[in-house]
Amino acid sequence: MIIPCYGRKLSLEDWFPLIEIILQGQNIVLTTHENSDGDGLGSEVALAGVLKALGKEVFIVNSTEVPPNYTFLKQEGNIKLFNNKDEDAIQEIVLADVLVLLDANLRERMGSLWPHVEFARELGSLKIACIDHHLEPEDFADVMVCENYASSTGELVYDLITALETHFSRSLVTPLIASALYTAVMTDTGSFRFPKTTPYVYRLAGDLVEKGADASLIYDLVYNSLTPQALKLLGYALSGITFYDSGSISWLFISQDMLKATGSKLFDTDLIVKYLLSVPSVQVAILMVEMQDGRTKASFRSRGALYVNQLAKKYGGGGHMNAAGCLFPFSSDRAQKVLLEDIREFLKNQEILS
Ligand SMILES: [Mn+2]
Repeated sequence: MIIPCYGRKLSLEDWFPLIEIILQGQNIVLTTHENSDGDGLGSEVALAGVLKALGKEVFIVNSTEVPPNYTFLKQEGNIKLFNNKDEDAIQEIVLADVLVLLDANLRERMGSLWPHVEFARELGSLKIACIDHHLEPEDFADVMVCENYASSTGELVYDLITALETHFSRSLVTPLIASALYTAVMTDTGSFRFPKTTPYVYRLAGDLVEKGADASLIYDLVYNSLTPQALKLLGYALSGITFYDSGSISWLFISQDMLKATGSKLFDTDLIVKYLLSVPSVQVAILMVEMQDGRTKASFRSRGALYVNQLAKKYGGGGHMNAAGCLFPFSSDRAQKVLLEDIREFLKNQEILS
């Protein structure tokens, strides 16, 4: 069931169905999407802290590793890496009463976790809740708060925690929880620059700083955390940027060979995509990364009202209006051919290209 809110800010009452499910549970598992980011991880750690304070047994179980620049959250939140051989993590899912998916609204975004969640659900007692801000949620959970107006899942979790504080008439935000939420909101707003950074988001950030989040330390931990290898990859990769159609499309491909030559890792490619849109003429930017198994990971960025999530959706992906992604089950050569035509068609439809 998706809680409808029609784009308005959620009221306290809107949170009640989700709060009811969470409070009925005793063993709660929190998870986020594969290749987790600051928003997913910060939201998990913050919610875990609050639920523990309310006397719940809480486990964070993710299907992929925490990137090195977020390990400060990992230490605080005791985040476990799920893999199919980890009997402990499987056991926690099977024994849980409630699973909360954060920062994703599709089953498959849970990665290798999902079959076990489905199994636990078929056993009977597991309830699933979802809190997210991406477009087009899949109606698969018992209760879903999926609000696309929100800058970040962290903003929604902040509101949920505020609702819980009202419900229990006590304050729940410790400096640790404030730091986790601040990380979530800061990373998903591009350090408070993206269009969804409303006056409310700035006030929320101020409140979190007041409650103990160290804004400059968190910025430093998250962003000034490049390895020399990642910086080399940035230089190496950017020199290969290509512009199409009078500079309205920018394109960059990163191969496994480039990762090997610079000694960098797949997640090091995340920092590169933002540069592709830094030329004013570019309307759509695409970063393609060759995966180890031969598949191609594509990230899209766009300017203005260009819904690149629609492009991503066509290939089984999704995301936001201006930031989306998908995974092609074939090589980058083929992916590039297919996609370039599609993007031109897409821009024609949007009357960007004639
Ligand atoms: Mn997010």
